[in-house]
Amino acid sequence: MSLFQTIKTPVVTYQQPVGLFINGEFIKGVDGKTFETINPHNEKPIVAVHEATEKDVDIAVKAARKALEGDWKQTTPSERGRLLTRLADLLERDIETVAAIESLDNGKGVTMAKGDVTASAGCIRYYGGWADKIVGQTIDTDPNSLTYTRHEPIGVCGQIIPWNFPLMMFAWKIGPALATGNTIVLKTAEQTPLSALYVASLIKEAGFPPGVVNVLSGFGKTAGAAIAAHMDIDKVAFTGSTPIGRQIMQVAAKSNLKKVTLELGGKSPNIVLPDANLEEAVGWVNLGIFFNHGQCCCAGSRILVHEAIYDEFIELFKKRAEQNKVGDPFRTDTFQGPQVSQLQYDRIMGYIEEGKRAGAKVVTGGDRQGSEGYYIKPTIFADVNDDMSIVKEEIFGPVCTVQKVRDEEEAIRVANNTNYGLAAAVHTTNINAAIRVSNAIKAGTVWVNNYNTLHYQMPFGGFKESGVGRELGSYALENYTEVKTVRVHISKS
Ligand code: TXE
Repeated sequence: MSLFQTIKTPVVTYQQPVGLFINGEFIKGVDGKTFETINPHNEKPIVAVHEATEKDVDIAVKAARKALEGDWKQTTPSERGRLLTRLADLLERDIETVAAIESLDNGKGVTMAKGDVTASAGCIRYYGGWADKIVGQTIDTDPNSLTYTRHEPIGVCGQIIPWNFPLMMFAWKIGPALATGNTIVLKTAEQTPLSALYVASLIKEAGFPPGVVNVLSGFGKTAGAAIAAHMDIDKVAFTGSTPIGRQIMQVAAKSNLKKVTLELGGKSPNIVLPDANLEEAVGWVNLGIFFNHGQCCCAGSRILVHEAIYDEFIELFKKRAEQNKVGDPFRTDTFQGPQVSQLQYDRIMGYIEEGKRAGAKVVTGGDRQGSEGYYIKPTIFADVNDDMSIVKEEIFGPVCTVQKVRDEEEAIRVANNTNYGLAAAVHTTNINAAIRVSNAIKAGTVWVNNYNTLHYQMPFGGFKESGVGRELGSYALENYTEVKTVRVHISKS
């Protein structure tokens, strides 16, 4: 099979790389395996890509190690910054193509996909700005010593990303790692390999030395597991489900104790207090759960509403959710496209059926939409209780529950009644209530009177079982550097 394929989308026709990107070239896998990626809009294959196995991971790690000790080590921090900035420019140049690839492979609306491209370019440019501002300290311990710290790259970084934001997860991962001088072996999700492969061609065009970034398409059990267990990978960064995050930590501990950062699942509470601007709150709650078809780790899936406004809220929210445009990702006014895969569609429909069986009330939705593609109607459940699986477990689809709470105290208690702690929100016009609730919630991000407004300058990550470490902002740089202390004895003569 050729290493490039012509792909026609409703917006552009372009050349899609389909090989493994190792040492600056697209190549076939050692075993010659390939797998198909499916268009979730029509359930048909888009194209086959080459599949990485353990042997290919090994070859990519060797290339990354060689680059780390060679050309990349000799690249100045300013030059690293320039390369990242150039990559961001190239992404913006090709925004139409990259957004079309995201819509085709993932199913997200093309307008949302363009937002992802802009945010990804912004993230990469932001870390380009950091590259020559990584500094240590000088520490005055006594007159006879010079003590200073160096923030050195960790080394070869394994990065494993999911399918919900294929391009953005790629940008979040490579930005801080490259700014701090590491090299990378990244595995994309098997459902969405295409955008990262296209960006790999831009990495080459930007002029990064071969081996600095290696991009592999492949499966978790094979290529992903090989990254986690590899003895010559110094750090692994993972975004995905909590059970696999747990496994990766165990495998890392059993192999070479590589450093681990994890960004995992959530069941985030979204609290609406009685003094909130209700119309605005409903808009944010709608975006909080239905943005990206509910496939956000920080989705506001548990909506907690004060009893004084509960009935009015339900009525407005139902009306709002029913206005969301669900359909073809290539229509520019589409808000919600299909779920990413048959497997995810089945998981979500399974939760919906379980919710119905357990006696929860379907306010709206609760069914598939149309007869082709993995489309699910925006679904709101009311009359739920704490024991229902739809209230406790991450559904990762356009499904939420609305619970009635008596007061602020109960809202906080219910909000924190979860093993997750990724995000939360409170809607209120009372500044004191906003700060009280924000301080009391155990979550990595708390939004006040908004939701899902992530920004690459703001750290993001989880309390409790939602993760380890923080991505984005200056905080992410710490995940990718080792601190070395140098103490020099100053001789008297
Ligand atoms: O996740 P997996 P799946 C949650 C969400 C979703 C559920 C399942 O609830 O419904 O996870 O999704 C790779 N060693 N999130 O099955 O399996 C895999 O190839 C190493 C939340 O897609 O965790 C892919 O690249 N890697 C989430 C990545 O891990 C392995 C985003 C994620 O896949 C592996 C996605 C292994 N043993 C799903 N097994 C978020 N936090 O945003 C799989 N992988």
